[in-house]
Amino acid sequence: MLTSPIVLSGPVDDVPLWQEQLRQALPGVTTLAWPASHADARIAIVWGPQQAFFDAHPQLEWIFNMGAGVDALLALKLPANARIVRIEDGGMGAQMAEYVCHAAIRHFREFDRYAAEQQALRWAPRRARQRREFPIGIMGMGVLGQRVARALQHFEFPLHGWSRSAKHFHDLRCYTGAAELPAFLAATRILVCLLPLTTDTHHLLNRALLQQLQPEAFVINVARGKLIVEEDLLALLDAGHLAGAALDVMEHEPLPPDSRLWTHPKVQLTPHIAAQTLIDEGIAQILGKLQAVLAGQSVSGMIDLQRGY
Ligand code: NDP
Ligand code: OXD
Repeated sequence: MLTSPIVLSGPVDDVPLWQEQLRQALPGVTTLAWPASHADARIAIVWGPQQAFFDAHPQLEWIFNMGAGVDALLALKLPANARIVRIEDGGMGAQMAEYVCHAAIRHFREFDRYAAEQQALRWAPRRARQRREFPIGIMGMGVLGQRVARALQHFEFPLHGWSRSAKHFHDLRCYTGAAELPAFLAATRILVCLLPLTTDTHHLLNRALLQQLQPEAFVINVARGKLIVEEDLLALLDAGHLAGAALDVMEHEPLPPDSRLWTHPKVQLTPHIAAQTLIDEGIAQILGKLQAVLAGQSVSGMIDLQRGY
């Protein structure tokens, strides 16, 4: 039985929609949208809250994250007894699969080159490339990494995955931990980054790591900008070791106007839209998990503060 009010903090355009759907699903439960607050609230639903939100709610026991990544949340000082539960997929899996398949195929099939030929009124067919020469490596084989792998399997590229703990999938070779990272990189020509941002993964994709990819590699980062050292990426693009990059996330968002990434001819940018939580699915998932935790049951998607994800 839910007796605590639910406090919300999130994007101004979205919070009223979340609040309205929560009201319908939980009639009689008070919901408050920040900066309205309730010092005794035990339950919060948030995306990108300020420190002041947590300072105003010291009794929180359950913090439900409206998205998948919790790096911004963990950078704050959270109420001592709060446990964090994140969205798993929540409508993002299919979007992420679309984004990554599109970026990988656009590169493999040279569609940017054909777009330029069209601009020049040139009819210039090229020989088909061999997909076996474009093995794809997915860093981060969690909820979204696995969904992306499933989608990519349809196109028959050689596929590899890398994660912290050992995994076994049909048709996909998985590498585990730091010891197997060099072999994973050496086997990869199109790199897909779907790692969470943690102290272990911050700036992991630096010059030394990116140089271990196959020559003329292509980098797709749909996770967090701070996983990549942008200057190292730009240097390797300029040097020709990397053929290109599709970036949905940046070290600083919005991307500063003077960043070279905006105009680099080998870089395709999008403004952190690769996958967005769908409100209906997000609410249904959070309510299911809320009911379970209130009944004393365990739920998936609980954040391990030691691991940072
Ligand atoms: P999960 O937690 O389900 O998966 C994370 C994966 O990364 C796991 O396979 C995990 O390994 C692996 N991993 C974590 N740390 C390490 C490490 N140090 N070394 C090797 N592998 C590691 O997350 P999701 O798949 O749900 O989401 C991934 C990220 O995508 C989110 O954290 C978020 O930052 C980003 N994202 C971006 C969006 C966008 O629009 N651009 C939208 C949604 C998410 P193991 O399986 O062993 O635990
Ligand atoms: C997320 C995101 O982590 O949208 O959910 O980036």
